[in-house]
Amino acid sequence: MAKVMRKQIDEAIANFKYEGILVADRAYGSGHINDTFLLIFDHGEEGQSRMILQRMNKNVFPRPVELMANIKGVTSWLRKKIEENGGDPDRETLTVVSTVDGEPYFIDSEGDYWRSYLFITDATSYDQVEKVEDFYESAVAFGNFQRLLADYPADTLYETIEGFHNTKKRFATFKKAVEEDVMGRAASVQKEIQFVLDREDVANYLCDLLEKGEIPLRVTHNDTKLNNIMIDDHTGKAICVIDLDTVMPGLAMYDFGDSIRFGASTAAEDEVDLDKVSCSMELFEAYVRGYIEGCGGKLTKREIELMPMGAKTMTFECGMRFLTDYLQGDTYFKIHRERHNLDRSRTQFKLVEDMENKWDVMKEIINKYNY
Ligand code: ADP
Ligand code: GN1
Ligand code: MG
Repeated sequence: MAKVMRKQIDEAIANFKYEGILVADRAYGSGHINDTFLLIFDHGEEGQSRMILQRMNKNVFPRPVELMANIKGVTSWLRKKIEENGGDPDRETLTVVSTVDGEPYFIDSEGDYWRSYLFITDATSYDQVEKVEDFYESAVAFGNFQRLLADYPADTLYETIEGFHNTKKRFATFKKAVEEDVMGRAASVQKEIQFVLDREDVANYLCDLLEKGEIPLRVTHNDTKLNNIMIDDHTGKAICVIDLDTVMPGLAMYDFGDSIRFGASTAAEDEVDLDKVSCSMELFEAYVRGYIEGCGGKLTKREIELMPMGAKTMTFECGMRFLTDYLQGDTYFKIHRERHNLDRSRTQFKLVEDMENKWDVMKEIINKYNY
């Protein structure tokens, strides 16, 4: 997507129902998809307030109106449940701020879509695990999220990205990207390409089980990386699941696996020193424990048994997506340096390899909790 222009930001700010005097606005967070800004408003003696403003990525999400309908639906649902439980809905779920016209999104003069949320105060979204306990807490919260949405009317949800975790389809897209090689980059990444091609069985595994009806579709988040959850600065509890763009019917193993891919890694997603990258079994176990607990006994034995496969599949899929984007000219994920997507794909493949080596250990851990 084209860079955000100053005039677009100003236009967006002027069109949301904000109170107070704007004293600061700046780019915020480390998401790969949307353009996120933090806004600070002054209210005189009452102090300051913060808002999140986002330009939605219309390359990735071609139907922003449907997307916002999903988010309004899911957040209203969660809000009600949080209120019933005596929680604070302004901190425990996203709150969509309306435009001055009462809409959940604003379309600027460039045709770009914007939305705004209340800022979740006194909480942090981490790019890497600092304390095992935080990772455990994030697992409980992602599990809870799924449990709270277990009876959400799934047929009212739009599919915001078609086949988002259809790894089989993503494998086909990858092969096409290699064949087309539009940037002339394939020759230099033969080793990585071969790594993917050797694992078609991984791409097919969960898809086949789903097709055969052996595992249930649930309402899932589908993008459960650690920085998509807010952890309370005082209590250490994960209080709010954010980044709801991909809430759609999916598999519990997608949510479990994507969290492991990102949070159980001993290094950053774009680490270039691959010796630093491995899948921590301590973090894996903490997440297994928290996720099963958070889901409140709703996961079937089969789903729990498939957790290592979920972790491997999601890591493999993400690596393949990064490499596809590298081959296609970095049009999907935001990059901040040359070969950024290639570096990211390499960490994912290193993790897949490490999981393959630790397969028996992962299964043993799972067995401890699968009764
Ligand atoms: P992306 O899809 O680009 O990842 P996110 O919705 O995850 O976009 O937002 C990017 C980052 O902005 C998050 O990782 C988080 O740090 C921050 N953020 C988003 N929404 C909020 C919020 N309501 N309160 C506080 N921080 C937020
Ligand atoms: C993107 O939006 P963000 O940065 O939380 C991506 C995920 C990937 C992740 C890799 C909509 O997540 O699917 O796993 O990057 N989101 C979308 O870090 O494609
Ligand atoms: Mg995000």
